[in-house]
Amino acid sequence: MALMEAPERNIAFDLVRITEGAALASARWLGRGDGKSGDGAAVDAMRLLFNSLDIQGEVVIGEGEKDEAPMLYNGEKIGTGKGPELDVAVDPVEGTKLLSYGRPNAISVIGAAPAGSMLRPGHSFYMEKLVVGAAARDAIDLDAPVAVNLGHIAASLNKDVNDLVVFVLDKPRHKQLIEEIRLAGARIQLHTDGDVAGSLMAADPHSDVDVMMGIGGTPEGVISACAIKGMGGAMLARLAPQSEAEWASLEAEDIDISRILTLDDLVHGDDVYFAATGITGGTFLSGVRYDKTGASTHSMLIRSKTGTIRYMESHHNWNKLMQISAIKYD
Ligand code: VTB
Repeated sequence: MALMEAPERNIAFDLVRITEGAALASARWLGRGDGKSGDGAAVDAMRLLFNSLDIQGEVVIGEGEKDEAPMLYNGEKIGTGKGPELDVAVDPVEGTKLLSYGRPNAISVIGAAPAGSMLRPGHSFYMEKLVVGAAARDAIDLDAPVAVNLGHIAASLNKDVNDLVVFVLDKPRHKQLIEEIRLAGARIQLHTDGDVAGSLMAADPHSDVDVMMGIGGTPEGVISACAIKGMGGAMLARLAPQSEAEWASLEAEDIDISRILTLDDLVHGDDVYFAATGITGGTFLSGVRYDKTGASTHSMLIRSKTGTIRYMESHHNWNKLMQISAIKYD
């Protein structure tokens, strides 16, 4: 088929170079019990690599407020200042504890979308999330009991509830949720951290996970939404403040806490880009592997306008490398 018009730039290709760099830098800290240094290395690499990217970017989801985060802080301008105006959401290491202990599914992630299209979490730290793949997109309802959701999801996947696998973060706040899932008869994968990876698995029809349920980070929710848009899955969310202080600041800002947020509320429109690279090996993406000549990375990149999902294996050759925060990177 002939192309009717020249294809547009796919920024996900540029973003993946940056997540690769962050993963290469941070994977040196795998299992060393020092997630902070691993995160620092990833931030340094990511920040440096953004300098060469032709965008007018603003960090909408970053490492926190400027005072606490010297780089990739919320509001920071990134890119060369030429090219499209974009909201950028970064998590140089999503799952620093996973990295610190060498547990699966620590990933480096970036989402990007036209300026003004991403939800800005503000003082919201936690949200309730329900994520499924495309086949179950009409089956979910954040107000319905767990058993009802699982029943509808199973029906749309042509499965029995007993066949389902639900990804849940292993946190005390999920005690009741876990009981309800077990009572309904579904199976559970409990993970200590990393609900972006969990959301990706739920949205991916080829993974073992059918659903992601529970309360995780609000910034992580927006980043996940950037990927799910292109994967064709569905996500519903609702702010779920976990402390008095979080409640108070949302109330002071007059934010409607009860509102159910759709994918479009989390990131608006269809011009959304996402890239992720595995740091520690997981079921979803392999981790960074070093060898004598360099290192290999495994990434995924998504462009929502076309729904194209690419997996990329890269080998980075030590001989042609430059130095980034004590690691070598091409
Ligand atoms: C959540 C989740 C993240 O940390 O933010 C979680 O979205 C924090 O939860 O994926 P707790 O404060 O209860 O530990 C992650 O698991 C890792 O950043």
